[in-house]
Amino acid sequence: MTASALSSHRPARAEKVALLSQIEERLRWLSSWTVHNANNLREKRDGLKVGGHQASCASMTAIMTALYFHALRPQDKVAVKPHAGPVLHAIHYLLDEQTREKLEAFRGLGGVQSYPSRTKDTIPVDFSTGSVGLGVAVTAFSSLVQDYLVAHGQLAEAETGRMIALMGDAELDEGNIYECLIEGYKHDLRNCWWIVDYNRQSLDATTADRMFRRFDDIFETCGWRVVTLKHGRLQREAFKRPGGQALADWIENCPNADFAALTYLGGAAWRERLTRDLGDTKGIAELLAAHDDAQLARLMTNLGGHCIETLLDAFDSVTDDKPTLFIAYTVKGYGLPLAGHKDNHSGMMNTAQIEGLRAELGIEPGQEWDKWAGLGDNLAARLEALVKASPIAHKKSEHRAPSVPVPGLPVPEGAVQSTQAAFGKVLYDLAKSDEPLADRIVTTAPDVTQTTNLGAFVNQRGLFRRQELADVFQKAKIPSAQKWTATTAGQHIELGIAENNFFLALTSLGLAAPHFGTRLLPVGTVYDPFIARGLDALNYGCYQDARFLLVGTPSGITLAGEGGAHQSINTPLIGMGQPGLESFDPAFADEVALLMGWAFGHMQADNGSSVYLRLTTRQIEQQARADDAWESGTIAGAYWLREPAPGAKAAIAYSGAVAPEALAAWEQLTDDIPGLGLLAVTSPDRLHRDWSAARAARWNGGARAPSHIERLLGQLAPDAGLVTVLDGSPAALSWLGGVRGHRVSPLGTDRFGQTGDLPDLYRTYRLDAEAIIDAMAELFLP
Ligand SMILES: Cc1ncc(C[n+]2csc(CCOP(=O)(O)OP(=O)(O)O)c2C)c(N)n1
Ligand SMILES: [Mg+2]
Repeated sequence: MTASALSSHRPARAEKVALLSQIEERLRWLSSWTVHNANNLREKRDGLKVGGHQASCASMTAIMTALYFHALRPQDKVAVKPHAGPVLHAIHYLLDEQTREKLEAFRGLGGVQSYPSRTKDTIPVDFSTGSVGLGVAVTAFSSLVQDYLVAHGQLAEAETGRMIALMGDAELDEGNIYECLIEGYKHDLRNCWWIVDYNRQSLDATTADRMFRRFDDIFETCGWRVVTLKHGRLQREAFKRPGGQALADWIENCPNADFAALTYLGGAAWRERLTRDLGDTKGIAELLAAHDDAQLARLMTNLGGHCIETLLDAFDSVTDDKPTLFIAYTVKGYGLPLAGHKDNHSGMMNTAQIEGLRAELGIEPGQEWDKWAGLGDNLAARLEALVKASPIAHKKSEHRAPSVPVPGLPVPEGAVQSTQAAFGKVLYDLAKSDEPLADRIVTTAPDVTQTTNLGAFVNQRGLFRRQELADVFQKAKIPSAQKWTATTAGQHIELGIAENNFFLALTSLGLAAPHFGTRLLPVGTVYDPFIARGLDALNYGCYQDARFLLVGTPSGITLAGEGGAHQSINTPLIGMGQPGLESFDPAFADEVALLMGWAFGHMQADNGSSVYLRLTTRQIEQQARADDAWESGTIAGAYWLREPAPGAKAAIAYSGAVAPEALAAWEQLTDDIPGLGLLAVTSPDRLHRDWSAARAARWNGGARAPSHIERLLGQLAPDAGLVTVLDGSPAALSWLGGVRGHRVSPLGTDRFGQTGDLPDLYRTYRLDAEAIIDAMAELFLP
């Protein structure tokens, strides 16, 4: 039969299993060889270990074969266990979507990434992974986003897919998984599969036996189905023979470490141990005699996660949308000489061992990269046909969602306002409008909706729930400012207090455009200090270029009465240090409105990013604007609130909530220091990035144009002094002194805050006008 005839003729189950077993071997080989090549064959220039995880890959090759070449549908999305990245690339190599050159450059510049990356790899990667646990939980939130889009008529039910995590068993130790289980239950999670590579080994060790069965309880309590794939077909058949039940019981009770060690030692060790433990049991001697050492090793390691047939049956058995946990028992390093060794996480086959594997698989030297080497033309053609006919071979490339127009956002009225209230009003005005933008905004908060001024938006646009929920208080006519009716049309996703969930929800919402072809504009609010709680999840979202607007509020010791546990100090540095996130610390309501409009555009731009606004509840007097010159500076990161005279000897630079203190100090000093400037720094982050980029331009082939901050500070005298001040780490602004070599006296908070009113706190922490004046005086001391 020709390949084309075969592709239109589905092989019978047994034949398919046989072919998939061949593919599993290829994936095991290619992933091992990719790691081997990078570490042992490619030229080394730095003496560093390249790395890679052959054992972690081999643990999953059967699972991934059964999933990718059988169960996976084009609309499904997968997060792959980070250290199984080479298997994913090998799959795409078989699909002709990955090149040999990229595989050869694994972990080299421009080559295949160490861990699957949406932005850096050239194969389709649905979710980046790397920080264990996050890639698992994100699938649940993407399923929620999918349901949101269905409920809002932006995705047809028929186009919904499963969100699948291929996870290592040590990922079950990450707390963020359980936070997500709880949130998932509340939101009626569906269409989510988590497939555990249950090799009972982590990086350091074999995992605790005590957890056995506990996972079933935990997941079932949270509404999941648990499918355990403990044994492969060979084992199940052996269990039916005389003595088989004793063997099954023995495996059931075997400690993880013993099982792993025996796996490593191989057939003779299994025989000795089983003879010792079960030799007297009827049928065991015959069972052992019926297997030579290699066959016995094969039988004992024939766990569910390595048996293609068992995997196909398990995947096929789930036809509904109930969230499902597959616990697939595996051996770490299966089919490799590393199998079962407790140190195999980063262990690698030596040259003799990889040569042995090559010979075992019938691959000639020099043919290591040939897809179907050593299999014969006929078998190769059948495998090629199967691969090409698999549903994922027809997966469409990711969507390019049309962008949503951003209208001008009016400035909230009020002579005295806080940035947080202004943010709430801008959103509220949008909520009342019929702007298309308003329909695409999705808000979310980890139980701080009211206290971060999202309430008005939520009252207007409603809470989102797949199952509608009445507002009991409203029905009972109990007066309340909050209308909490939850409907399928709602636009606020209420989350419990779990900042990891919050950032993963923002990540999934922020990937709606490439994932589902519909752009959502997620806006999330969180108390500024608690950004730190979800920092890795924030980084995870930024790493894969998810687009969202993060609002950290209230912030700083300006939160006064809430005390040191709630006052954020280092978030300006987080904002500056986080790639993929443009951070702002505005002071005035018009800046907030302008920046929100800019953010909604930037979140949709090809080379855009997520945006972070650090806000406060402090109400301050607003500025009358003579013109709109402040606008471009606000976006670029700074503008002169009080223009310095050319060659002025000093300037005050401030960010955010302390604007009134900076203004007051300026008023008091301006007579003594003629032409004193007052610089409003709306984004230390953008200023610094622009400055670095301008300095690097020459090396990147561009011309050396001065950066925005160089131009601004160039208006001062070369020997001018700068006082910088913000309600946060002084390091966020002290670098301004380095731009033109100005002397600088930085003010800010670098100790934990405490309770107090603003005058007391600003005096204690040296943020008041007097401190600014003192700092200025110090600059001019001889
Ligand atoms: C948050 C985080 N902490 C630590 C690591 C380092 N690390 C990488 S893999 C791993 C353990 C993996 O064990 P498991 O999930 O069981 O995968 P296996 O290799 O056994 O399949 C660790 C600790 C990481 N990648 N992410
Ligand atoms: Mg493991």
